[in-house]
This record gives sequence, structure tokens and C-alpha cells, in this order.
Amino acid sequence: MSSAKYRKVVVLGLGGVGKTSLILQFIKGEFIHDYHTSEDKYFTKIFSMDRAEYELCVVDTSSQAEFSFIPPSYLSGVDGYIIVYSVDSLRSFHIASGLHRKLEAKTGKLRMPVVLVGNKKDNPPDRHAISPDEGRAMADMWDAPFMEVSAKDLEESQKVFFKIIEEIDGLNGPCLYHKPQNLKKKNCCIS
Ligand SMILES: Nc1nc2c(ncn2[C@@H]2O[C@H](COP(=O)(O)OP(=O)(O)O)[C@@H](O)[C@H]2O)c(=O)[nH]1
Ligand SMILES: [Mg+2]
Repeated sequence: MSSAKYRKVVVLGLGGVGKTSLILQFIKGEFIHDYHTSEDKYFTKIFSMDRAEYELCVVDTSSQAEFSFIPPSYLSGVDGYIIVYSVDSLRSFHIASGLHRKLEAKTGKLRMPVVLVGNKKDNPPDRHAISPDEGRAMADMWDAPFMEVSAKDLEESQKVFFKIIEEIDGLNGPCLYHKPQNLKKKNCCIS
């Protein structure tokens, strides 16, 4: 049996903010233009961090998940959340705020592992609608880390996923369990 620490994270945010691009950069190490998905997709990556091996399952959510309600599948067995907005879209920033509120209401936790990500920072400055300070201020209210990144940049994209692992393990303490074998087959695919 693998001794990798299993973690599952859900990536949320308005359609078009770059969720899939960030995930594919992390999983495959390349920026893939216009990779359209109409339904949720699951990705798995095994990597080492802090001398430990992790098996991270990433749920790439479809755009229907933006507003109405958080489906149960985004709650059960999930260790943390990456909430993404695009720095050129005020609407996506507001949606990010609403998603966090809904998550808090659903999970009932005082504090849950979350990373707030402002994506597309490579866009020209005159197209930026949200400043890094505004992003940081919202993350501070959540007591969560904040990062401004570009999905075109491998290192920045990787840092997003390393950060959520840090948050999860900082909050939950060291992992003492192994992932149930059947959960992996049902919910994740190796990419
Ligand atoms: N300039 C720029 N474009 C991006 C970035 N991330 C994603 N995109 C583009 O934004 C569009 C939506 O990206 P996608 O990953 O499909 O967004 P999703 O709907 O949140 O999964 C695509 O055309 C991507 O190529 C980024 O960091 N910078
Ligand atoms: Mg997508």
C-alpha cells in the first residue's frame, strides 16, 4: 500500500477565471489554451513536499457551481478549497466572496483550509480591476493565504497547490491515515 498522504481539494470560482488552466499547469506542466469542460473533472498528482509524499486529488469544478449552492460532493471527504478569481474581473471577485460565504455556511467550521487566488496577473496592468491589496484584504478576512498568479507560470501555479497542502496540514495536524482504496477509484483518475 502506498504511504503517500492523500489529500483532496476542490477548485472553485466563476467560469473563465482559469481554474482548469491552473490545474493543468500543475498536473501536466504546461499552459493549455481553451481546454473546455462541461462537467467536473478529477485529477491526481503524486509529488513530494517537505520530505513527505503526497497524493493530491484535485476537483476541477464546472461553471454551474458558481452561484446557487455547494453540492454535497464538494463537501464530503474534501480537505481544502482553492477559490479563484481573475484580476481583470470584479464580478469574479464578488463570486469568490459569495462562494466562501456559502462554504462557511455549509461546512459549519470556524476556519477551513482555503487559499484565495487572483489569477491572470500577466494581463496588462490597465486591465487589472482588483489590486493585490484588495485580494489580500479579502483573504485576511477569511484568515486565509492569498496569492496573485498566472496560470502561464509553472512555478506560481505549483505554489497554489503546495500552499493549500500547507494550510490543510497546518490546520489538521499530521496525517495519520491512508486513503481508502475504493475512494481513489471512484473519485479520481490518474493523469
Ligand atoms: N492571460 C491569461 N489567460 C489565462 C490565464 N489562465 C487562464 N487563462 C485563459 O482564460 C480562459 C479561461 O480559462 P479556463 O482555465 O478554461 O477557466 P475556467 O473556466 O475557470 O476553468 C482561457 O482562454 C485561458 O486560456 C492566465 O493566467 N493568464
Ligand atoms: Mg474549467
